[in-house]
Amino acid sequence: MFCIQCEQTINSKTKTGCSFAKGMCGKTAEVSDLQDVLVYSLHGLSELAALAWNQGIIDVEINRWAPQAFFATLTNVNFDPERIFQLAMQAEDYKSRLKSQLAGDIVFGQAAQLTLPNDPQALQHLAPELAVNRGKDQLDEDIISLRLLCLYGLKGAAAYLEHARVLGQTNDDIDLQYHRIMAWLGSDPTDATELFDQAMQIGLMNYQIMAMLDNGETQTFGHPTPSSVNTKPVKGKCILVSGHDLHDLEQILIQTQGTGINVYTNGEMLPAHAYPELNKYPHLVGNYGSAWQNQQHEFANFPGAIVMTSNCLLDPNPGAYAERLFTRSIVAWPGVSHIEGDDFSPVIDTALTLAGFEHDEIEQRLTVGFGRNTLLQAAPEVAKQVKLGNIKHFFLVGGCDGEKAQRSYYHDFACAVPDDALIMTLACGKYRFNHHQFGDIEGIPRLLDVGQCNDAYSAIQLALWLSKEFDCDINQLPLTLVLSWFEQKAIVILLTLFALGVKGIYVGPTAPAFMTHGVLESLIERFDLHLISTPQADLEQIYAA
Ligand code: SF4
Ligand code: SF3
Repeated sequence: MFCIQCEQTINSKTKTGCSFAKGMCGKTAEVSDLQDVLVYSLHGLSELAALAWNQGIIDVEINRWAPQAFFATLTNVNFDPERIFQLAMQAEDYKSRLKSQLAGDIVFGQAAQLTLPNDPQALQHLAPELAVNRGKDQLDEDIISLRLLCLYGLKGAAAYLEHARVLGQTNDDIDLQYHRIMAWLGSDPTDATELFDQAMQIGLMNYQIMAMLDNGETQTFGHPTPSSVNTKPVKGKCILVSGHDLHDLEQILIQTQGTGINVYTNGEMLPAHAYPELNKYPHLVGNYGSAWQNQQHEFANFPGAIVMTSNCLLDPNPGAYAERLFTRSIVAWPGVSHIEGDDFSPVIDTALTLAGFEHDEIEQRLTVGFGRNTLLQAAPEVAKQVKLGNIKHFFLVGGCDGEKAQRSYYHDFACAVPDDALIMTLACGKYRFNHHQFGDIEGIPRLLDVGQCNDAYSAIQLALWLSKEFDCDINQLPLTLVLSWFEQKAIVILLTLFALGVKGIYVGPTAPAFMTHGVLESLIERFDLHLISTPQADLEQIYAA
């Protein structure tokens, strides 16, 4: 196996990347190898889909399926070799279907040409030559690094594309862009400038995808409004819903009405409490637990059924909760029940057999719901406070959480931000500081929870509004982004910000291991990117600029 896609990857003086029997995330070599072959097959599928498009053949089923299958290879999503094998076989079927429709003598690229054997073990044997770092011995290491930047960025974009699709948001133009880039990456490009340009293209495409997702969420569930969420248990039987997929949460809320079951959010599902069409259900009683890395003990202590709608999933066996855990869509763990379709009765039946919480705990509350609409409604008042000198700086402190001790930086940074600055936050990293009391500036809360990682889109809208209001470039605003990355969704958001011309971003806890010194230096130079140091030193540097 060779996998280097997340922040948790093995990165020592002698070894870079997970390459033993298991990755740090618990992904086995078998799954990793099958995922490499699946990704290669998806390159071929995209080449064929793009060729078919040129001949006027648009296969909607394949277009919708391909990003979904790619999403299954994102960190902490799918650990089941059988399911990855099935996806690879499905990709092969789709490849044949497209080939049979293409007219003329076409010379296919290698990925489109390759026909995979219908045997998991034989597939695994192909992995070393198809792995994401294929050709590494003949190539400049910066080229491999740029290819990985594109591949992981595109994987993040594919994940958001799938989240948008679930909410009925699709776009043929985006599908074509996706296929073209995926096909091109499968051709093993070697031109650094072209690779860099494509990385920016992926970032721009993702901006459109995040807009689609924002549309899907707000059209389906209304605009988030500031809402108070209890983060302590309430007496009664219970279901915990984690991941990013609001559609699943809605289905669970509908189907648990009248059963007496209380529904809780976990991890990236916390912002759901702000959507009118979700918080109208009184049995959506609160949020339980925090970010994904604490899952094994938090899920073990949760006395009900648990649904994992998307990333991030951990091994349920140490906490012995596999029997009351259910996965959805692209998420899987061997032996864990998987819900197909929208019938959640197995989850409900399981919750009814379990004890639930025996008593109410004293409430502790958080406020969420500063999405695009709320931010833009508040924008004139915010601008007024800036002109009056009451708000001097804006920070976006957000991104993924993770295990590493250095991540305490984000808590310490947020708490050290001067009182005359507003802090926007998003994604699961906010659990590090969202219980802290930040107070307000003339009635505007100093901590604004913008939502999930994809809601970076909302924060960008506020920044764009402010730059218009103050008639300046986004980089001239007193705004600093302090981001934490863990997986590939964060990589694509970073590419989106770069592509939109946002400079001076602070990122941590460490530089991605797949980035060579050369690639990192070039990003630092082009985008004035900073790696985090200490909160005090970084704050001094930010205010001195
Ligand atoms: Fe290693 Fe991360 Fe890949 Fe898991 S996803 S195998 S931890 S690099
Ligand atoms: Fe968190 Fe996985 Fe990235 Fe959506 S849930 S931000 S790490």
